[in-house]
Amino acid sequence: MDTRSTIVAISSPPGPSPIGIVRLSGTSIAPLLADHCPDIDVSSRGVRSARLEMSSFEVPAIILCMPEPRSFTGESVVELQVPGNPFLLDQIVEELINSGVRRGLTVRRAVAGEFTYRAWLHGKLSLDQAEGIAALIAASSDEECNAANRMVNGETGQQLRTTAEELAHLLAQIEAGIDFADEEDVVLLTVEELRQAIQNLISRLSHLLSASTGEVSVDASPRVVLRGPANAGKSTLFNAILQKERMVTHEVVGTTRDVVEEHVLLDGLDVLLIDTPGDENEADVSAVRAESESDIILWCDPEGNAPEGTVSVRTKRDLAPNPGSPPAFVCAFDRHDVESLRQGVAAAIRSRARAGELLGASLRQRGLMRSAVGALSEAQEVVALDDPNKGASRPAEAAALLRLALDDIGAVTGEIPPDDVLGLVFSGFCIGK
Ligand SMILES: Nc1nc2c(ncn2[C@@H]2O[C@H](COP(=O)(O)OP(=O)(O)O)[C@@H](O)[C@H]2O)c(=O)[nH]1
Ligand SMILES: [Mg+2]
Repeated sequence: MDTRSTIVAISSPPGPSPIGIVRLSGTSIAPLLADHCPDIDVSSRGVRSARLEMSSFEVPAIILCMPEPRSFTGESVVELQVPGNPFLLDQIVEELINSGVRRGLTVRRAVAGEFTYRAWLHGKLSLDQAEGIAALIAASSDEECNAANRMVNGETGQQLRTTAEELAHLLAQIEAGIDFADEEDVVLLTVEELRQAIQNLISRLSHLLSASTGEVSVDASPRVVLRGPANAGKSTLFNAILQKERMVTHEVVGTTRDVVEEHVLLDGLDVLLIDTPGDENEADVSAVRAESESDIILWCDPEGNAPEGTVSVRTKRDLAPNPGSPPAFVCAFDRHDVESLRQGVAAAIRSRARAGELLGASLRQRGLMRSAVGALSEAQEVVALDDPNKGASRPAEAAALLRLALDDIGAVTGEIPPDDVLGLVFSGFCIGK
């Protein structure tokens, strides 16, 4: 692990929140921020308010400046507190790094635990203390770590590595063409071959983006399905959660015919809420399918009965002889109960692994994969007008773009050095800590 680079990462917990924090540590912070908050002095200790100017947006920021050695890492540290929108945060990190690299600064994303690693390196923490911090962080952002690990170790990670290897191979071929074009035994790639190879890589990455991680789309939202006996009050509850009249509810048993889906924001989380036809004996194929594809099953029943693996929601609490307390009890007619159910469902989703995949970590990873696709597409444009049967006319440019794509893919998998004994301690951390 190189310890000279200035490192940048989001250090607030994953998911939307009022304030998000981008943390920087290292020697190049002042030049790195010079373009983005020109009038702010980051070399003296203090808190400053500023507007952070990025290429496509501007946001208010509170800037915490902690010059070395009086900082957590022992290096100069700056924290940018900005509105806590995950996309915004990711954009800021991405752009700070890209603009820094363009200006020749040694700057990169921090790997998991790297801020703490540096604190240890500069004698700010003992290993025990570092481990204590790891445990603390684990309590709040387990999901993000788990999601990242799953992705890195799982199928997506495997496919990414294969893609990275192919990309590296292609890059080597192009560079060999540039360096040794005069040598007899070096076979130049034709533009057509190059195009094919790049197109394959783009399709692969696009497929990975949409299939396994869920591109930011309808399908990426956590799915919450309402199930239970007919007439239990599912559709009424569905409306109450949506806070608007969407469904037909009726005294007649079995009024709801089809599965109905609606997006709803629960405590800041975008959730796909699904109402199913009233039929608890699982005869309805669409309802069963909706259930199997869902992350959370809210089992609605006035008696409070619920199969294993579902969240019990006791409907029609006002009719129960002995009303208990939410969220196990809920009355669709009682707005207070419904609000605590909304909160409860959001909390349950946040603690679920799948949500971890959707928030935080994978947001960063998807951003990188998109960026890789972008660089590959640019490389396609570089060779677009060349003669398909000859070598590329601007191979160095194409190679530079492929290299960018390769860096992005490498960053998805984190590149945590496996041979580093300390890595065992610090791998328990999340990015940004
Ligand atoms: N008293 C009372 N009635 C309810 C409540 N929720 C739903 N109902 C009524 O129960 C009936 C069935 O509701 P509905 O939402 O269509 O049930 P579904 O078949 O599970 O979708 C309707 O007449 C609703 O007005 C509740 O919390 N309290
Ligand atoms: Mg219904």
